[in-house]
Amino acid sequence: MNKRKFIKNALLSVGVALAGFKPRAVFSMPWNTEFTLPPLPYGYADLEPYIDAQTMEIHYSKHHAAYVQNLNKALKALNKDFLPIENICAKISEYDMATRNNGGGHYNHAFFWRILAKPNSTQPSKNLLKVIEKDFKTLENFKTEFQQKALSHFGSGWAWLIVTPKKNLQITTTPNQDNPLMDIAEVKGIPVLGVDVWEHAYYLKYQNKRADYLLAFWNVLNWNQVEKNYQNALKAAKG
Ligand code: MN3
Repeated sequence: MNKRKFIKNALLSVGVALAGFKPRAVFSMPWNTEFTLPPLPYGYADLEPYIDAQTMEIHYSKHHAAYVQNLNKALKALNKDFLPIENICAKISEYDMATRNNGGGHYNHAFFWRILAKPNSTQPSKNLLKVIEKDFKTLENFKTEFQQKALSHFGSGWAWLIVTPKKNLQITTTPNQDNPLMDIAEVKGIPVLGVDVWEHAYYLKYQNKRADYLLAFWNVLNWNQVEKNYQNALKAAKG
């Protein structure tokens, strides 16, 4: 990368941080390097019986891989820099539909794999419980509200728990592969927890029963990662 480009990227990055979306190193690739499929933190069968191995394999090695490949193609076609994916999301209105769909697809799935873990291997800490109870009264209330939002989202999309710029927790949904980091999102914030409600995420095992998939999801949620996401989101949120 030449010096001018480096300075331009550095300034872009500062702008994004000031806008409230500090890029996180975990998903960020070196600048001007093509995006690659991040490794799964567990095996395809490790989330059984809640998420079946075949769904995991197709979802990761076909769907997510395609988003990564098509994101690279889209950025090359636009002759745009390979900025960290969070920065691209934060200014997605300056890109085209292919970047929006595939960039969102890449961020969302990379995020999703990290908040899943072997069945019932983690629990919310006392600290995190307190935070959830402050906004949702009880953990059960939170789960019910989250499930209802995810269930009533029409068609493909995602349900999220986010930290808003005012540092509150809020449940929201986004259509297709949009996410709350995007400047075009109706409700903006930093994702703490999210669930994929595209049929490809559950149809093989649950068919049309999205509610059953959402109930099963809690068993494979990695609460430790959710808490890390919450702490990072607080630091990055504007306010
Ligand atoms: Mn998916």
